Amino acid sequence: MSEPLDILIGNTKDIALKEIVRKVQQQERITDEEGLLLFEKGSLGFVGTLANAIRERLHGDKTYFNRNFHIEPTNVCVFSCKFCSYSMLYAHKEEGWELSIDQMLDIVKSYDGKPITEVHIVGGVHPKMNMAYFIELIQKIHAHRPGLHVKGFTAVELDYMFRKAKVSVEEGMRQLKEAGLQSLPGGGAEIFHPDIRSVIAGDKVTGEGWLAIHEAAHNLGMFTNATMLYGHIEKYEHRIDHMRKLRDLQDKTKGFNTFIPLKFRNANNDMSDVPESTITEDMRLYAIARIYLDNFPHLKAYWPMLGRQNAQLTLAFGVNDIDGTIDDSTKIYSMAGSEEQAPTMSTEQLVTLIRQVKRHPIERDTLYNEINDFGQAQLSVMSNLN
Ligand code: V47
Ligand code: SF4
Repeated sequence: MSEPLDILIGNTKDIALKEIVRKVQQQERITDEEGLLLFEKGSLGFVGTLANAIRERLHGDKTYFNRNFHIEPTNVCVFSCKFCSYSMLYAHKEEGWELSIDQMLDIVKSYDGKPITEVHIVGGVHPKMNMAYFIELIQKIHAHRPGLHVKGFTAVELDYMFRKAKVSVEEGMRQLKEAGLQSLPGGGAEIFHPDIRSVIAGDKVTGEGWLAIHEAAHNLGMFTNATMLYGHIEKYEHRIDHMRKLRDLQDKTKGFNTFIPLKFRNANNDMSDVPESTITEDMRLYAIARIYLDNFPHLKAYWPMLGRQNAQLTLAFGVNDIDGTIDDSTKIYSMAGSEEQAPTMSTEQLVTLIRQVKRHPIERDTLYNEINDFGQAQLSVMSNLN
């Protein structure tokens, strides 16, 4: 295969690491033990070289982004995840926000005439915002703007909605799909392993419940994303356990589009005493995820959480997607201490960010259909920028 891997295999003395290089060269799957070994022994350069070879085999230099905005219906939440800097417990709901359907439609209308392709709806779990409320919202969004892709609701929100409505997961997903929900974001996954989940997110949907909801969506032909909240109290084996469960489900359904590692940020939450991971550790994680998750087509770095320069760096460690323009429409990360206090990037800024690290910017829609190829041309001669 590629020259960098031939050089790497020649320079690697550790037999087990050499075997991993061979597997990547032959496009073979690595085992859990090998994944763990990468976390324990894989240097940044080693895992980065492997991940980059895989990324370039799958996508060449192509780097995707989309034009999107978020709607966060509420930050009032019945749950009490320790890492969350965003939610207001229902008991203190007067300090939070709750948007009416009309207010959310006004947000959608504020993008009239702008070339946005996706709305991402995600928020806290408010006991009064039930399934009927969200069905009405989705239908009204489509009535106003039929071409806008509605990606919405974490499995945590869905689990609560379905239980309140007393419908099965399959029936609940079917009804939402019929109303116009097109795909699911990856949130709420955190760390599936109960030893960690019970400590950081003990009262919301279990790992098995999260996976069952995504499986039901996949069975209806919907695509979904998957996240992993890392860099807090979990150990390497919990990361591997999490990714193995995703890899197994993907083998079964092929319904995941993108894996999105989410770096734990420690401001203003009950885990502020837990230090954040280092940039080196972040890059190693991206790379190992790219190597381990051989059946995931895309790996995304979410720039509002990581910061834009670090997001640029991930493009050398297996990442081929940096999410979208966002338009300052999410508060989850600014409230948790991200350097992006008002996350918004113009298309021109995203294109520049990607070009600066010599990658090839492509605007995609939610399902990775290519919409605009920004090629390698000079910014000054490009159209479609706003
Ligand atoms: O599930 C909450 C995370 C997630 C913190 O699918 C935190 O395209 C770090 O899932 N530090 C919601 N992370 C956001 C999400 C997402 C974001 C972007 C794109 C997509 C997609 C999905 O945010 C939560 C949780 O894991 N989160 N608090 C924190 N302090
Ligand atoms: Fe609620 Fe989500 Fe925050 Fe947990 S992470 S408290 S479910 S808003």
